[in-house]
Amino acid sequence: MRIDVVTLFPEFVAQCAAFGVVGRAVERGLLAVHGWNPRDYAEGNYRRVDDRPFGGGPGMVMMIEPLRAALRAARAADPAPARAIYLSPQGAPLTQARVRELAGRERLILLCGRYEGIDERLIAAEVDEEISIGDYVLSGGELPAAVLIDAVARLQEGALNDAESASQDSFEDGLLDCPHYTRPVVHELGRVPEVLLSGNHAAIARWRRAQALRRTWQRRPDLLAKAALTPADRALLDAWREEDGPADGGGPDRPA
Ligand code: 4FV
Repeated sequence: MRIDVVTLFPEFVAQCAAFGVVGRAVERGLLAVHGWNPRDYAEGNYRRVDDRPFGGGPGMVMMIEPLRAALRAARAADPAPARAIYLSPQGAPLTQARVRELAGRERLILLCGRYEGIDERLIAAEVDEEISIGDYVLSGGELPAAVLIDAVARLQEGALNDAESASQDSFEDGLLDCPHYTRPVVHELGRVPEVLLSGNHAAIARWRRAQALRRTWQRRPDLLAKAALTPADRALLDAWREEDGPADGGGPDRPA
């Protein structure tokens, strides 16, 4: 997979792709990440990439031409067609399902805004999709781009070792993840649940599924509607609703 990132801070994105699973995916040739700086395509002595917003108001807006030139250079750098994604709070929320779809593509071009954002005409002309990583405002699109790169990198075939398999990820089947434990079995903070020491893989799988389901029911009941639930899952949920009444989204460690 090839990911080109249009950003005023290419060194930042390069660093994000240099560590851990992402760095290893790059080393293994499963992923290539290239940065394109609009300032390299800006005209004039000051190489402007931003200007004041029409209609007034605070802040600056990124100009069309430096971005467009950088995008075109990125497109021309490889014959394979690329999907252009603009990371912005106006985008569709990023989900694991969307990550899975994007991870199967050959090329992505990620457009990172700064300041108040970029000229809307550039978005209309060059952007295939807008994605948001959350309902909050960052100072730039580079961190969201790094988030997306990390999420698709670890789904590249061969990026994760067996022990790290993505198959048991959170959201893999639409549920939150179950709790995890490792040595020591006994600690002043508590004991590892017995079933996990039993070697009974069917019982362990049932326990983990029930834990994941209960956490999802308590903390993110909104996810249950989209999750792939089994009849056994539904029976458990009915029993919990019977016992505890409707989930209030408040878990043991979250205010209702
Ligand atoms: C953002 C987000 C985000 C908005 C103005 C960059 C900033 C600045 N991007 N998910 N949340 N972007 O806050 O994707 O240009």
